[in-house]
Amino acid sequence: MAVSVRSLEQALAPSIPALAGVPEPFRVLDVDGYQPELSAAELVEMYRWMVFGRQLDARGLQLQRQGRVGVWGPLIGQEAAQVGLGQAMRSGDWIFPSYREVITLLMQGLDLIDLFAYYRGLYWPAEPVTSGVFPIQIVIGDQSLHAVGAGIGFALQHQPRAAVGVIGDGATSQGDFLEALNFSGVFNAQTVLFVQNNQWAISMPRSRQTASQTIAQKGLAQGVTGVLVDGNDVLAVHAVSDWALQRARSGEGPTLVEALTYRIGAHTTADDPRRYQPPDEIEHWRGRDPLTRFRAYLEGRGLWDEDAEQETAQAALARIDAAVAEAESRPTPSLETYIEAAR
Ligand SMILES: Cc1ncc(C[n+]2csc(CCOP(=O)(O)OP(=O)(O)O)c2C)c(N)n1
Ligand SMILES: [Mg+2]
Repeated sequence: MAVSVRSLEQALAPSIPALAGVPEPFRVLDVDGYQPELSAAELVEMYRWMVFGRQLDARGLQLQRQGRVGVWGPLIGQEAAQVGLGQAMRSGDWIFPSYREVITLLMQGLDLIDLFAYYRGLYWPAEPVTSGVFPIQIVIGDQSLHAVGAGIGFALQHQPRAAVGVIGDGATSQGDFLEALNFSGVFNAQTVLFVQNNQWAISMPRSRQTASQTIAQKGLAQGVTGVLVDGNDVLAVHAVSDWALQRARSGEGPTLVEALTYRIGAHTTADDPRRYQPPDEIEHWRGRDPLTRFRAYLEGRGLWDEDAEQETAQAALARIDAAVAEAESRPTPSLETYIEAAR
């Protein structure tokens, strides 16, 4: 009788779930293929938000150095991830953010004066249920649970809305995130978990946070669709976010989006990244600047020029400075109001 001899590896192979091949980031800019369904006015609006975000970031840093805001979390380099998501969100959607994606919050309707009041340590605007913008979460990863809870609520009530949780790459190593991801699959939450993978969690590089080849793959084992997108390509981020949000609103399932980007600046103004972040890595990613890439696209289509750039930057600074002045004139709330708010 012929006996087939197989090694243990060969015999075991059908019983080991295949590791999906490493996904390629989805791109729209600089590649032939999918063309976005966005009007010229929408494209220009998105770029204006990116310029606004860059100006806001520069001013935020200065204000912290002058002692006029307590701390600042730089967002330079991550504008495409934030604007692509913001442009895809609708009023009625809810966002549960970390401290990094303030452009998205402003696009969703957060008042700029309120943002500066928050950074001055005064208050977070009331009524997140009306605005859809929930308070900035400092406890890493917690907001994943809040976003999934809200998404389960929307599903139970058959509401055509989506709840978005925005987290960093480091947050995806936290139990809260992994539990939220699992629940999103079990309960078919109307949620998008949007990861801004800026490749650093303070001084901890992405390679030391997880052995998973990509963060998008973390959805696989939970039965949640994961998508990897070039986070410095605003058109790609918009397309993926729009797709994921529509799936969520119509109850087709949650999505885990990994937007691959890079933290050009410090973690916060309390950090000195020169002690751990390789300068050549920063230079490499400066060469992939999301504003430069999108501007080249717009100029190629005759939608943008240097005059428009200057005008937009100046208008942004004027709006920011007016909001700062207004926030600085607001009185510090009495101690009792904090206790009242906590009740
Ligand atoms: C539960 C918890 N642990 C630790 C911290 C301290 N901490 C603040 S930010 C941060 C890194 C977060 O990195 P990531 O999730 O990648 O977000 P990024 O800051 O890069 O946007 C840590 C560890 C915290 N705020 N909460
Ligand atoms: Mg990070």
